[in-house]
Amino acid sequence: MAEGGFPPGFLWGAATAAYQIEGAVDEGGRGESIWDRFSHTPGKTRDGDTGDVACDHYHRYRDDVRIMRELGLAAYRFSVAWPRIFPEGRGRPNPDGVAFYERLLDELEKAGIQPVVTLYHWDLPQALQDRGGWPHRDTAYRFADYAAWMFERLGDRVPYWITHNEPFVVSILGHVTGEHAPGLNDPAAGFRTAHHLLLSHGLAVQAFREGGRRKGRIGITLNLSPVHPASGSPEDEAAARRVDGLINRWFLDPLFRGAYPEDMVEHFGRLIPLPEASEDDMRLISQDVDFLGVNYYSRQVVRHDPGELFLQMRQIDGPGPKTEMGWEVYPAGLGEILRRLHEAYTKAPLFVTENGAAYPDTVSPDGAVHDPDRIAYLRDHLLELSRVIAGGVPVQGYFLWSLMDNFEWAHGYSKRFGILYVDYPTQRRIWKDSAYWYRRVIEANAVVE
Ligand code: GBH
Repeated sequence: MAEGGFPPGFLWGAATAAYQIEGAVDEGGRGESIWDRFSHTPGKTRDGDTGDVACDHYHRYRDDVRIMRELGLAAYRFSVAWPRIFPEGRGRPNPDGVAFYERLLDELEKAGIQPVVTLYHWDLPQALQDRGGWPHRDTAYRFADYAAWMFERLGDRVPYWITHNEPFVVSILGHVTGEHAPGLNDPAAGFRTAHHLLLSHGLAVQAFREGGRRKGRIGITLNLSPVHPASGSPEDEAAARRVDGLINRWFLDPLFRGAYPEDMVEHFGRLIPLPEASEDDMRLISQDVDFLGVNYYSRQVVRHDPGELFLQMRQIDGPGPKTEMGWEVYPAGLGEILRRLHEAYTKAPLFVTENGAAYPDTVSPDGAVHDPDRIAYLRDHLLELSRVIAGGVPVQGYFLWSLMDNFEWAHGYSKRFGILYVDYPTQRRIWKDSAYWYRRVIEANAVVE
């Protein structure tokens, strides 16, 4: 394979998530989610932004799929809003809710685009939050019921299922730092959440395998980052191991080795009560998946800091350029993570389920959106990916984050990750230069200038 080339059949895609693009939060019988509640709570999101309208994709999905086809996408990763399917999180399913996703699948099918469906991208039904949310074990069983219902209903049409998106972010940003819904500051709840998310993943995989007649494949998506010490000092190296132990190993080890990492159990166990992890739970969690999804944006550089209670560390800026999120551009980290996964954790196929960058895009007087920084970011990460694959790591697809600008969680609409620019007042989608560029990459099956 030539430099910058990709294997035949490589799955080129783009990704979105329900709450970030759909809008129509009161339509089609949808129930309230924790992100509706959180974003409508004063002070939680930038400028009080909410997902009430977002990109209005709920009404514009046909046009959006047409653009996907024009881009030449082979696959589209989206998420299902659980409260559209079960407005109360459990009980009776809402027929109008699933009908929306059936219409979307119809359009994708006509366009020849493979759907990759994430079941949980952070929008828990508020009714389940009211009963204790993810820190409460029962929520794992409710997720499994929802997942099983989706497999039953759409199993014939969906080739790839992803149970969860980024359980680290749900656990830590949602329950420990409180930057995300439900906005808790309760470390013990964060670790119960992590365990119940993993358990619910295991239960869903079990439901998927039952009967052994499913056509599709099932996996999970983790946000993974290499963690590097600020210096060669033993203190900084230990700090880096701890951060790695939380972001990466706390999720990888249970999934692929059937146990939480011992050094971290000891570390956190001194600070807070950790949930009981029975052998039965760990067996469920570590069932084989068909693939692992990796969301990669940046690395972490950390320094020992005894004043910080939780991990005794402080994050410092790496030397590279930063995106508008303040995240260092560090393409080598993508290769580092993927090689490590293949060597130390799993021989299963890997997918990059998110990778991309926010930059302060504007529409020029000529009507175009020139985003050379984003093209450079994507190009350098794809060049790294093509080298990783050439080196024998089985990465089967790449999903750019994101298809279009959208509701960037606590940052609201202030951060634009799309290759399509969304003019929110008119909802017009404008192709950024990166969209034209990505179309050429897909067409060439190789990184192009
Ligand atoms: C993803 O989250 C989400 O899946 C997606 O919905 C979101 O829009 C997109 O990325 C862009 O943000 O916070 O210092 O640990 C990414 C979440 C961001 C978590 C980077 C880890 C590392 C920097 N990740 N973060 S830090």
